[in-house]
Amino acid sequence: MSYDRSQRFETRAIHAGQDPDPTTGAVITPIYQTSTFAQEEVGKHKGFDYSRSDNPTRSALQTALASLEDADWALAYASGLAGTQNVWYLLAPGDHMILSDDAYGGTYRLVSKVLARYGLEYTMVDLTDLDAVRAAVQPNTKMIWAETPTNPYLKIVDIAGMAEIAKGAGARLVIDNTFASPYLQKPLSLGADLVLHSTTKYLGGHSDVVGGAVIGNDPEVYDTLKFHQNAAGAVPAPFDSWLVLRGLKTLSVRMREHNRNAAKIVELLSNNPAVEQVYYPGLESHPGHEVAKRQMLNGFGGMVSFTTAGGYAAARKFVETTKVFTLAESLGGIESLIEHPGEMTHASMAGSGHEVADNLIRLSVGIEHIDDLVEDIEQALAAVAPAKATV
Ligand code: P1T
Repeated sequence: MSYDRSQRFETRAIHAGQDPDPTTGAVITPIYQTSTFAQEEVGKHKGFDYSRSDNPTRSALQTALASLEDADWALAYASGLAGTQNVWYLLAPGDHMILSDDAYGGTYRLVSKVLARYGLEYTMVDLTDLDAVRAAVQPNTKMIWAETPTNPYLKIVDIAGMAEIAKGAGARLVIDNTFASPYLQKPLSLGADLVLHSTTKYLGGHSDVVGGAVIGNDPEVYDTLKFHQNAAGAVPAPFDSWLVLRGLKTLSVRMREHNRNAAKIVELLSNNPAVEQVYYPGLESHPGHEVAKRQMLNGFGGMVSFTTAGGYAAARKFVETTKVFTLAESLGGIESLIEHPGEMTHASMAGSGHEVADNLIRLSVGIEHIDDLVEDIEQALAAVAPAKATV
């Protein structure tokens, strides 16, 4: 997976792993829509034999992904959760994992409803509290799993601080970098062992593909993950790989717009009586702001959460009132999305003791014209405005 390390991020996103096609000169990486590859003699082929094992379009994507995280290797998956599951295959029954008390509901569902049945132990901790993390370490702790910013409360985890704890414990630190994207944050450079992405989000960027990636530097971990992936088969299709590859090319441009539009929306929400609290790491009042400034190098991203002053009823009304912000799960696309985590993305947190508030709303601020986004939020705020006190 070699790429030109002297090139900058924006150039790598367009060129790493994406040289013109050697057989035709095609400037854009072709979609190698084939399940199998001809062999001249048994075992003698041009580097590819079967598309579960590898495929040239996926290979190009993996090199590009590795380059964006300044890493030695990347593996692409059929979804973010397929990548997550593959990483958890590094653990054995009886091993213990520490994960955030605030995490994507599907990640929690996978550990609590699937892997726990195979003897994986886990503790959920507020990962912004490094002392609490130290206290949660057990002799059998082999992994710390952290999103930052977290989904949906946008808590900021100190990656370097967490890496130190993981190292002391003899555990691997995995950072789910989905919300930040490598344009904003490079966890491996701060001491993380592995990075996980749902490429469905900012990397794909257009809400037209589901995919995942695991990225790292340790060659032995690569061999183990690659073996498990080939054995189990959670690979992305050539066309899906191509869609993510195409998305990557504009990542930096999109992220700058997401940053800009989100900051404006945060400003609007912060000064409105219909809003109880805004969660955004770019706010100086956010408890993780200083850490975020240190580790998020190019802005604070496009994800914004807030609670409504009018409770659940206001939150439900709000998410069903916006017009430009589409009511839908997922995030990180060019279009603005709005959702109610308690009943949507985080419904599977029910019974965990870490349910999200029922008046919480999550926005994925897209790259439409900011005036249209502002007008849309303003009209939804007006619809849930608290009644004026009558004298
Ligand atoms: O959906 P999938 O590609 O399998 O990715 C799972 C995943 C992993 N990590 C984070 C931080 C995520 O947010 C997700 C998926 N999240 C949503 C679908 C959502 O709306 O929050």
